[in-house]
Amino acid sequence: MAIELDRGEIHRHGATVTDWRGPDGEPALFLSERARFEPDVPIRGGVPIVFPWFGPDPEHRGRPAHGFARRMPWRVCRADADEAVLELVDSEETRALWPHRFRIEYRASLSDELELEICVENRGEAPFPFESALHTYFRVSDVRRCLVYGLEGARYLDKTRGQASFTQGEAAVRFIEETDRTYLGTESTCRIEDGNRVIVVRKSGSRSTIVWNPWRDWAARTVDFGDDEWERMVCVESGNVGVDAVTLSPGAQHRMTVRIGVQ
Ligand code: TA6
Repeated sequence: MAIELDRGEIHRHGATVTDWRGPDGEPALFLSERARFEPDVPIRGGVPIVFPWFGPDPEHRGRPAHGFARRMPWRVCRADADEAVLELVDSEETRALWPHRFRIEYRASLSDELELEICVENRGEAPFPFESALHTYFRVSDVRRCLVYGLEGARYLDKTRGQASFTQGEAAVRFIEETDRTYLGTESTCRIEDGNRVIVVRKSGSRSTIVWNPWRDWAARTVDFGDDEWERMVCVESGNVGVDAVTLSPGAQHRMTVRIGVQ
C-alpha cells in the first residue's frame, strides 16, 4: 500500500520511496517492472533502507542481506502532500535477528528536491555498532553513457575483485562492466551525468558511498529484475558501512540526510 504524495510515493513496506519526480516532471528513481510488493521481500528499486548491516549477514547466520529494515512494515507517524514521516521500533522479531533496542525515524520530503533523513536512536543500555545506507536506485537513459563525479581520489573496496582496495583516480566513475564499489571516508557530493541531465546527491552524516550496476548476467538471473533493466539504472548509495560503521551510545542518536536534485 503506497502513500501517494504530490511528487511521488512511499510505501509503508520498508519505508521505501518508490517514485519522485523533480522539477522536470520526470521520474528520477528506477523501479523494476518485476518488483515484488510482498511481506518480507525488499522492493527492487526506489530507495530501500539498509539497516543494521550492509551486504550479507556479517555473522553468517542466514539473516537477511542488507538487514531487516527494508523488509518490514513501518508505522506512519504523519503524511501530507509533500512529506511523510515513518518509524521503525525494535520488536520481538527484530530482537531475534539483532538483540538491540532502537527507534528509527525516517522523514521523506518530496518537492523540488528529494530530501531523506534517517535518525537512529539507541534505546538500550549498551552501545551498539550499526551499518546503514539509503540504497538509492536512480533511473538513467543508458548506464553505459553515465558518469559519476565526486569520488575522485577516494579509496574503495571493489566487490567484483574480491573486495580488494583501490583508489579512484581523477576520472569520473564510468560503467563498462559489472560495477560494485564501496567508497570509504567520503562525505562528497556526487553528480550523476546522464546525457544532458545531471542528478546531484548531497549528503551529511554519511562517510560511505556505494556505486553499483549489476550488468547483464546478474540481471538475467535475478527474478525481480528485468533482463535489460541494468541499462537504465545506477545505484549511488549514501551510508556508513565497513570502517565507517557508527557505534551509538545508549540514548544517543545518529542522523544522516541525503538531498537529491535534478538539473
Ligand atoms: O549495494 C550493492 C549491493 O550490495 C550489491 O552487491 C548487490 O548485492 C545489491 O546491493 C543488491 O542487493 P539485494 O540484496 O537487494 O539483491
